[in-house]
Amino acid sequence: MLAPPPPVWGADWVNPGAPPAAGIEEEEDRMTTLKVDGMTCQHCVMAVKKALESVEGVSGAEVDLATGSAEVQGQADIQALLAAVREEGYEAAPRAA
Ligand SMILES: [Cu+2]
Repeated sequence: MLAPPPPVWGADWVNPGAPPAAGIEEEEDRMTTLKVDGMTCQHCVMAVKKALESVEGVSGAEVDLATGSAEVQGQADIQALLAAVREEGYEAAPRAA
């Protein structure tokens, strides 16, 4: 007597227990790393952080004075981030994470 075939996970097989938006959430929390020049003290750090966090789509920003870098979370456009930093009087460039 033959055993029943094992269940096949096909493309049309929908797992009722899986969250429908799996994979989308990862995209929403994108991280962008910027190089920021011209910061000299903690006051500068706060100014840059505030500028980045005011950009539409940004959910959070961490600015590091020692490395001259900023990590921005969210869906903001990189050009908008660079412009926001430059408006504060600092130089900004995209940087690989
Ligand atoms: Cu300063």
